[in-house]
Amino acid sequence: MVIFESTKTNTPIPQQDLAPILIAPPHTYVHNPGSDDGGICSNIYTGPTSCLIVTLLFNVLFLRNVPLFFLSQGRQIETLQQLVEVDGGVVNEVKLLRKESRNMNSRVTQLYMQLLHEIIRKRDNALEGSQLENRVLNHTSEMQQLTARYRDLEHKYQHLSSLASNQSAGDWFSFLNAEKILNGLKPKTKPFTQNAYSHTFFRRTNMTAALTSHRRDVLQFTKLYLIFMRPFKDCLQALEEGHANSGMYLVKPENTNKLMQVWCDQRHDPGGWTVVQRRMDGSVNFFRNWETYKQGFGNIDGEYWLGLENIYWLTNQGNYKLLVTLEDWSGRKTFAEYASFRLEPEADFYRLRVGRYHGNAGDSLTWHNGKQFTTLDRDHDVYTGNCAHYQKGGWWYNACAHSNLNGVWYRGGHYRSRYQDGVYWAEFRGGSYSLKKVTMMIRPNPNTFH
Ligand SMILES: [Ca+2]
Repeated sequence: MVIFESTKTNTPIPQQDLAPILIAPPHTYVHNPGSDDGGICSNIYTGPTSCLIVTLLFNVLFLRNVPLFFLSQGRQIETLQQLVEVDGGVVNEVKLLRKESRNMNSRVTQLYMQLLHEIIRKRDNALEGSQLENRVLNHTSEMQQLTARYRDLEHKYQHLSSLASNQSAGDWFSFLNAEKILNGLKPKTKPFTQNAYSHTFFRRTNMTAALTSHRRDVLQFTKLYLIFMRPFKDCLQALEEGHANSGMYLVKPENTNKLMQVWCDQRHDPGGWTVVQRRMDGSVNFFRNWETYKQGFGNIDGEYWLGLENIYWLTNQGNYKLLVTLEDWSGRKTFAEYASFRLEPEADFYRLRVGRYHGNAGDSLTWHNGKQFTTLDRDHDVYTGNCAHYQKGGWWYNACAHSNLNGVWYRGGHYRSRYQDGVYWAEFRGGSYSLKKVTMMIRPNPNTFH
């Protein structure tokens, strides 16, 4: 049984393609091969012959339309295929568009996140900038305070300097006063802001330390300044004016403009000793010429020779006594004191004048009394040769020496040498024993007249 029905499809069919289908009988034709009539005319046709004719007619008409029908179907299929192809393209395009859309969304999201981060970063930067501004303001304030303090310090220092140089007024003040003033300059630190950052505190601490260091420098410099700007006639005067510390002082003997640096020994009883010669470690060569012995040499805080000219001026401004302290390598200490001590001027080659001996070292200088000074290049001794060549120093050589305190500093005491050229004091340890420490110092002795 074959059934033809016109059916609806989702795809619209062109009108011309519908014509063959509409030619098909508007009823259901049932052909039954087993019956004589060759079929059943179930419609308006009733007679067997007429039914057959009608049936054939319909069959012929129907068969004539079959090719058209299939042609129509083929066209529809092609159309459908085209549509499917078109649809496929569209689908692909849609897929691509969707994919692109997704990519775009992703990109937009990414850009949005970037924008957000940018905004957050800028807000943080603005905050940080504000914090930095605050810090800069704090530091500026701090610097202003420090500058003000520093100016105050400088002002007070200038005041101190002017006082120090104002000697004519006689308004001299001691180290104690100076230190009191300088102690008043101690920086008065106070917190400058409640919002100070930790590193600011560190910086302030550093600055305070720097200021303290500066103050210390000022103090030390002022001490030196006071020492050197106020020359004393000798170390006793310095002691009497309150300078009880041993150290370097500036001395200017009376009746001369000659300034000299000396070491004042304020501790050796009773203090006020002006050191004119010192040996202690062999750090200075004492085998020098006349000019050097005249001017002086060495280190004021170590081994040195004050200089014949300086000693001349010092010992001729009053009555001075000489103290010679001696120490051997076993630590034994002795002394030799001379009630008076002075030198004649250079014209007399600094002839030695010493008074009465007193001490426990033995007298090794009186034999040199009244002798001129001799160096390797100026022979004023009474020996046929030059004693300085043999004794390797400068001294008031006779022919030649009971004492040779400017000789060669040998370590250990007893020394081996062709000549007696060590630092010796014959009455103490003999001429072949070089002493470890030797000092010659002078002090006014008002009870002695020369
Ligand atoms: Ca000679």
